[in-house]
Amino acid sequence: MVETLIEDVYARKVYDSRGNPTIEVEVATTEGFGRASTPAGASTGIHEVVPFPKGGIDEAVKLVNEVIAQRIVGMDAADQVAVDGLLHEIDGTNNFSKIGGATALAISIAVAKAAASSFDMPLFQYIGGAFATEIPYPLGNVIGGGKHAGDRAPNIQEFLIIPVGAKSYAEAIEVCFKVHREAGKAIRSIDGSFAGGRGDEGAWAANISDEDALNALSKACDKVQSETGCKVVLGIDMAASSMWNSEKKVYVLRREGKVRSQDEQLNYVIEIAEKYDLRYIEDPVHEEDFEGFSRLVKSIGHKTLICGDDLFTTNASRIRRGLELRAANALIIKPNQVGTLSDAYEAVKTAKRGGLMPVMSHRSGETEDNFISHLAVGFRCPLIKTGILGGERVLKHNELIRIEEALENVKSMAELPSQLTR
Ligand code: 2PG
Ligand code: MG
Repeated sequence: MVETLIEDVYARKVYDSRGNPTIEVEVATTEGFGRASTPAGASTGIHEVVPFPKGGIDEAVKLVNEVIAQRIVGMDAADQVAVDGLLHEIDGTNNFSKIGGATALAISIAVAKAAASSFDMPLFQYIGGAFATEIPYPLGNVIGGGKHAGDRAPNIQEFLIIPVGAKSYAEAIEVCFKVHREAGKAIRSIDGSFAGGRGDEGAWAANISDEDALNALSKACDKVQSETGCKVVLGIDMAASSMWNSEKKVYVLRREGKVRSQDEQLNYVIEIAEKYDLRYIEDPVHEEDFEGFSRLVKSIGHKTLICGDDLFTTNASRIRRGLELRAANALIIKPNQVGTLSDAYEAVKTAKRGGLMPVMSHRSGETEDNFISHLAVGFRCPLIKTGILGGERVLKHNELIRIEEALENVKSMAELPSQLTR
């Protein structure tokens, strides 16, 4: 315990990729150091923990430096469960509304990093042990819409690809970048006035319809697939909660000024899954519609992953409900939706026991932190969703290239479910 004894905890205000303030925490042990910062979403789920206390980021920083730090100093950084438990105790609510989930997560991750560094180990190995040797595939975001791009962009939030034929992360991400480049050309051929704008995660933000975006994506994938010989499959994040009008009970198609009923939405999802051979669909319906999710799993779940993000918000009890109702076959893991590393692990464990595939994920407002690259390997998630371009995205890809290099002869690519490999 001597080397992992926590000696100092310090918080400051820093900025995320959208220029919004967020919290960064540093933890020093006798022999180690960890620094972590929390990302933020734009299309947030209503069941996520509250990111900051009432007084906002400044109060969060003050709380850490004046109250929480002294409670954590003296603890063992290697006892993650005890530290995370104490954060819950200090907060005393069930949604981190007193200290803020962003505050809790920055402390929690910084503690894990400090422990790993005290043992002179990379974070993924500290978390996952000697057999954490599987490399995830990237879920690359090629074209963006919804809340991540302007009003004239597609309604669907993310048009995604998975290079399932890649033999390494390095190859996989290169294929993603090639598809992104080709998709840019395909968009230009649809809209001659396209000026090359990009959304929050580096995906193209263009004035085109959902169907045009799907066509551009398919075309780009076909081209890159035949050039590289690497099989690439398609997916989307519908982020349907952002389209949902709960009073009128309709999905609003902002771009076209039209609406879809709940049945129409389900039929639309089934139709495009078939037409574009979509292998992955995230949040196809809104966050309270467990039943709609179940209906989709029943009808297309054998050939398409139906992934819950806002539906589950990385929350183990919502995941258990989803398992009972067979509402999904995959789920998004966003540690800041739930507030601590232990809670995120609980979500991964619950999901895996029930046969749901976990997808480690970033947020649209990211920081310079690479912890999700390590968590994807440490928690053995077959996919990682971390956008495409921009320094804050590329650094996560680059860290995975380093991790796979460090694992050299022992690594293998993660095993993918049949929906992706068929
Ligand atoms: C999502 C995420 C990340 P946000 O919906 O999956 O792409 O977006 O962080 O805005 O919730
Ligand atoms: Mg999502």
